Amino acid sequence: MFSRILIANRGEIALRVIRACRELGIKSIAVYSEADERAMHVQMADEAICIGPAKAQDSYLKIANVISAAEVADVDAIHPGYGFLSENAHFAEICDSCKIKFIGPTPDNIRKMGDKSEARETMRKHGIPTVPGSKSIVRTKEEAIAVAHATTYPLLIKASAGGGGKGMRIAHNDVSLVQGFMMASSEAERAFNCGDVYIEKMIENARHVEFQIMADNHGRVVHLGERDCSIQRRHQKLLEETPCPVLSADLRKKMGRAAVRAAEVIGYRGAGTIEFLLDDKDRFYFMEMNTRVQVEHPITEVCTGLDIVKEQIRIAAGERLGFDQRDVVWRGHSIEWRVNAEDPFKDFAPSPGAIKWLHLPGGPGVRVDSACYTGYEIPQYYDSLIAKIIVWGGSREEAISRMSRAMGEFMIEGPATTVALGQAIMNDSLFRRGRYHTKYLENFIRDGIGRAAPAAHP
Ligand code: MV4
Repeated sequence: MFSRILIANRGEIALRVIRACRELGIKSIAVYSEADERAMHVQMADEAICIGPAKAQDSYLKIANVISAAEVADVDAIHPGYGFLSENAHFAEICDSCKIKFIGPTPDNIRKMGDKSEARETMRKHGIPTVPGSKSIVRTKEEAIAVAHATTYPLLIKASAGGGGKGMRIAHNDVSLVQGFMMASSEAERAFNCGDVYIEKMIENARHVEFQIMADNHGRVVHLGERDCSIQRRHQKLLEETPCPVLSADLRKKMGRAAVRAAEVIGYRGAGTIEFLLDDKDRFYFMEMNTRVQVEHPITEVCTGLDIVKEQIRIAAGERLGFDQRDVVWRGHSIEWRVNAEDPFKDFAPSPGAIKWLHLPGGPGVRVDSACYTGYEIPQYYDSLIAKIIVWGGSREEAISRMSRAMGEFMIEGPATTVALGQAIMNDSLFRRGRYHTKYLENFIRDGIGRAAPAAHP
C-alpha cells in the first residue's frame, strides 16, 4: 500500500481524498496555487507545496509543476480528483514514466473514452446500445446530410473531444444541420484543438442516468448502481439522486450489465462512470464514459456504504476489490445539491468573495462536503462550488424533506448562492413526483424562479 499520496487538486475533492488517505494511514501531500494559500485542503493535508500562481493553467494544470512537487515530496502516487488533469492521458503517462502511480485508469482508457466518437464506435461494436447516428466522425457537410437522411430529425452535433455537452449543436432540418455542423466543428477546433464532430439522433424527453463502475487489476468489474443527473443547467449538473425514480429493478439489472460490459470490453481499471440516456419508453443508450471520480459520487457512497475514493486507492495499489456484485446492496434514497457561489437572480453570474459567516447543515442523514469556512475568500479563478449537500432518507419522500430541512439550515453571509433555487425545486410538484427529464430545470427557471424572484426594486 502507498505511504505518501499527492493530491493534484483543490477544494472539496482535495479534502475528500485527504480524508480517505488519513483513514488508510497514508500521508497526504497537498499542492496549492498562490490564490489558495489559505485554503482548507492546504491546512488539512500532512504537507503542502505551492506549485504556482493563481491561474489554473500556471498551477493545477501545469504538469511539470505537479510532477516536480511529487518528486520533491517523494510520493508513491498521485490522486487527480476530478477536472484539472484527471482525464489527461499525457499526464497519466508521465506519472507512469516517473514511477509515480496515477490513481485512475490507464492512459489508453482515458484516451479512448476521451474521444467521444471512438467511444461510441467501440460500444456499438460490442453490442452496447448506442444512440442512433453517425458510425464515426463526420468530415463533410455532405456526410452530415447523408447521416441525417438515414436517421431522423432532430439531431445533435457533438464535439468528439468535447463531452459534457460542450460545443453541442441541435439541428431540426438540413439547413440548420449544415450550419450546426460548421459551427460545432469550428468551435471544437477553437476549444479543444480538435474539430472532429459526430451526429446523434436527439432522444426526446431523455433522462441522464449514469452507472458507477469499479474495476480492479484482477479481472473483477462491479457496478455500484445508478445516479439520475437529469437536472442540469447549461450542461452543469446541479442535482443528482439515487435510485433513479423511474428505474424498475429489471431495467436496473439490464443497464448495470451493459455498464459492466462497457468497462470490460475496454479493459477498464479503477472507478469510472458510464453515462446513458434513458427515454420515456425505457430504452437506454450509451452516451459517454467518464474516466474519473465524479462530483456526485457521495450519493452512491451513502446508499451502498462503500468509500469510492478508498477503493480507488486500493485498486491503484494492486489490491483485489473486497466485494463482488452480489455484495453490493443499496439502502434508502440519496440526493445531492450543489451549492454554487452564483446568483440565480442574475442569470447565475459567479459571486466570488469573502464568506463573512458560514454555518453548514447537519443532523440525521445529512453530509456536507465543503472546503469553505467563515472568513474564507472564494477565489475567482476556479469553479464556483461552495458545498455539496448530500442527504440520505429511508424513502425518496424522506430524502426530499431532509434536503429541504438541510437547505434551510445552510447559513451564509457574503456570496450569493444557489440554495434558494434548490429549495424551490424541493417544493416543486413535478420534481416531487419524480416526473422530470433534461428540460426540467430550463423550464422551471423560466416559469418557477420568476415566481420566487424578489420584488423588483422600486
Ligand atoms: C443528448 C441529449 C439527447 N439526445 N444526446 C450531452 C451532454 C450532457 N450534459 C447533456 N447532453 C445531452 N445529450 C442525445 N442524443 C440530451 C442531452 C441533454 C441533457 C441530458 C441529460 C440531462 C440534461 C440535459 C440537458 C441538456 C441536454
